[in-house]
Amino acid sequence: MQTSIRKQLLEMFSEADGEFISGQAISEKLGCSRTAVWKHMEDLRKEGYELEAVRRLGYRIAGKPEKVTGNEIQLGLQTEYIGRYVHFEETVDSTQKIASRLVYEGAPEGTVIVAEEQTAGRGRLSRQWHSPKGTGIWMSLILRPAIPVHQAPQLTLLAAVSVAQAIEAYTGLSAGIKWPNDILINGKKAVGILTELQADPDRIHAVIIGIGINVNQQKHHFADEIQHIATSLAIEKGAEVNRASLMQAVFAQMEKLYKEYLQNGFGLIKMLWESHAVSIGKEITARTLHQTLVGTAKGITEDGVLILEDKSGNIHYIHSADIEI
Ligand code: BT5
Repeated sequence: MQTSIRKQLLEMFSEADGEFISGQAISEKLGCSRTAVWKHMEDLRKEGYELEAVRRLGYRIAGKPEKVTGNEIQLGLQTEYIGRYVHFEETVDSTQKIASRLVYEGAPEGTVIVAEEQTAGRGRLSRQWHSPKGTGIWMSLILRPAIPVHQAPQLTLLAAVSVAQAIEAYTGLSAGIKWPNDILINGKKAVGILTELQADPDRIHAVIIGIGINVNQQKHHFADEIQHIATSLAIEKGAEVNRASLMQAVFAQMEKLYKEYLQNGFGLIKMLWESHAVSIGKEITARTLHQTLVGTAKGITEDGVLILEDKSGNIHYIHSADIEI
């Protein structure tokens, strides 16, 4: 099917928001015969869309294919700017790399880069992020907030809260956040978040938030070295999860919180973050680049920095570390 016709059709269905559209209305809009409309519907079916056709009512989309291309993400998307422009690729080394190129090229706020597979997905400190084909959500999101550079880590926490809330609402699972960027389900890591900045000392050009969500992996998809620490939504829920719909839920939640954040500051995000935190009040070990600290996690500061109280009652402010609970 021509991409322009498919796009027009999907836009019509998106506007109809799950309601039926008559064959007549479609043929008028696309300027083609009823028979041609029927053929286009068959093409959509072949692409994996679940279409319902009812006499006198017309057509309705009851389910989307399990893909994360721009079309699937845009159909039913309820945001103003996050996810409105999607750059999709089947295979990339890392979506973060593409995002930073697009930032230079002037990509607008809310641009999303997503791939079915990453061959060199990365975590913090150049660690590896396993991103097998067609199983997860491997995406980078471009934001351009007018905030001081030192507040950028707050956006990692904002992203973590948005993803945790979206997962809970969409799957019914309970999601905990381990400072600063891991989302755990039943104690295992299902999501990793990596925030990178393009900034001058006094001005942010863009924040690139990389989000990796293990969605439909089964145990055998995980490499041996992470099998005991990693999980997926499908494993925990016992059923596959539609990735494009979950992305839409993440975007909606994130846009809501981001607007609130830009208007009213970090207060609400901090509260929501603490309500999901699994490490606060617990004995933790924090490994930073220079030292290992053991103590009680007391909470986070207004800037999203972790507060740790050691055995002697000294308070440490931790900007970056790996945490063991
Ligand atoms: C993170 O780093 O958790 C951030 C991961 C961000 C990935 C996204 S995917 C889209 C975007 N493009 C990229 O290239 N990256 C971002 P960190 O806290 O450093 O955790 C990395 C560690 O998590 C690894 O050393 C492994 O132990 C573990 N790990 C690797 N892959 C995993 C997976 N798929 N699920 C759970 N744990 C994993």
